[in-house]
Amino acid sequence: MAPSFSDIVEETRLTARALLDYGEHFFNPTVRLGVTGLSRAGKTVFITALIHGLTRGGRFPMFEALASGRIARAHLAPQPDDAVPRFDYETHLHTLIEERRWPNSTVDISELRLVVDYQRRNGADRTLTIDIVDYPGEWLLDLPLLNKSYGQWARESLILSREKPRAHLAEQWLAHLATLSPEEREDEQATRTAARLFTEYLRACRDERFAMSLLPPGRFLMPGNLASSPALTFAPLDVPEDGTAPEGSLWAMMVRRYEAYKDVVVRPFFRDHFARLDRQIVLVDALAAFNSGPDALHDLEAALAGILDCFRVGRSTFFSSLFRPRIDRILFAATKADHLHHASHDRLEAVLRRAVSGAVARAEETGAIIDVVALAAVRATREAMVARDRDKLPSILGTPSAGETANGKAFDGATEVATFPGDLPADPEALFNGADSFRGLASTEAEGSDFRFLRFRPPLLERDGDGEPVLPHIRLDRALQFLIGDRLQ
Ligand SMILES: Nc1nc2c(ncn2[C@@H]2O[C@H](COP(=O)(O)OP(=O)(O)O)[C@@H](O)[C@H]2O)c(=O)[nH]1
Ligand SMILES: [Mg+2]
Repeated sequence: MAPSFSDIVEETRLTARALLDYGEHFFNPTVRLGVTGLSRAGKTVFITALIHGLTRGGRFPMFEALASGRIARAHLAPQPDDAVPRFDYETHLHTLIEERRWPNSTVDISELRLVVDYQRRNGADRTLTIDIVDYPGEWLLDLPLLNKSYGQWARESLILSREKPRAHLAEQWLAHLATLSPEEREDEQATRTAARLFTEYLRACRDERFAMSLLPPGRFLMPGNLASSPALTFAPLDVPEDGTAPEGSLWAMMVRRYEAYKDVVVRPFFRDHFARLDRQIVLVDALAAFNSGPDALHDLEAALAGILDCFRVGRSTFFSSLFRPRIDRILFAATKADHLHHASHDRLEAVLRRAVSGAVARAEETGAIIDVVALAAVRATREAMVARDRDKLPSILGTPSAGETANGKAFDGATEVATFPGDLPADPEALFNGADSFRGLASTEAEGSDFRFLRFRPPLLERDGDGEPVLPHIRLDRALQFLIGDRLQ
């Protein structure tokens, strides 16, 4: 595809930015670590635990630089980007440790700079600056729109909305769509109604019963500071993919706003954030998909393929090889592994590996190293064998959050209970065998589901002396080793 004018302008900006970054990196080695994942995947908790572990010396046996004592000190420093909100580490940590609550959910990008003083393996003292960038995965899934016309996007959205279980959730929007004639005069009210109904449909898909993942445009659900601006007020119309919109028509208005969305939302995000990342971790809440059912798992698989495509799309959208996205390591992490007995941690990893396998093969050409891990940034549970009848079952002990229910009983948020959440199959393929491979909330009541993961409160921490407690975790050290271990050699 020949580069368009806007691509060329973009390219020039990227070049200027890359030179600036390069100069800085030369004197001050820096790694920009992107942390993404769909809403509630666990980004805030992950970053909080990571910073706490690095600055207070967590138990990270698999993170070699720290375990071998080569990290002298890690501390927070003012971030370089003045226009990006700071990641509110102190508040999130306080909520987690002092209040024993999970941090409030966040809907925008944020950033934090961490400076690590360490000793190289050869004994020389060095400093590595780590810029951690937390951004919604929903925004990442917008990048493929850069290569799509309005007509293509509208067609794809319509096809998707006719699939189960979306079709039912899309009824109101589709009914309204049927009343619109694309060729008629543009109409602000009709457009607003269409955008509102379309957004409500996307939101319903996101509900935990259905737990759908693939729901672009991302800002419709995660508007950041752009809520209700014209660039976010459009919706798919039933138009031919390669047709031309008559001037002044409703169709032309939708095309204009769709293009505006790409210009004011997607391209700046690509340029200012995505294209500058060196490393990327993608957090995935696979348990939410298990709770919901096979459709959600299938949808998650498609979203993961979409995310991996972003690393390719970025490269083909901008034509000079010098300033393409430079991400060279990507880690997919299934979060909240503490909801499963440790016997199932490897199985959870295998499920995620299976879910990204097709996409990984295609992403290999990006040259990035890709890995998969199952982790819990903060471990909220302990394990025990619990006697049931004659058997002893591997169980999870934790304090369910107030309001969680099981077998018709509501928990008060103070009592610890033992639960048996269900085993993952030894062969991950068993979960991908079509609509009947397992039962979840989308098709049955809670009691009939094959998996039921309760939300637990953060763990009660023991303190020794006046020191900060150490946060327990699962495999967080392995994730760190993969993401930055080589930069601390
Ligand atoms: N048990 C457990 N729950 C977690 C963990 N990480 C996240 N969660 C749960 O997932 C929710 C969303 O996490 P959060 O970090 O806010 O997700 P974000 O929207 O991606 O930033 C939290 O409120 C917790 O209920 C974890 O490591 N263990
Ligand atoms: Mg968050």
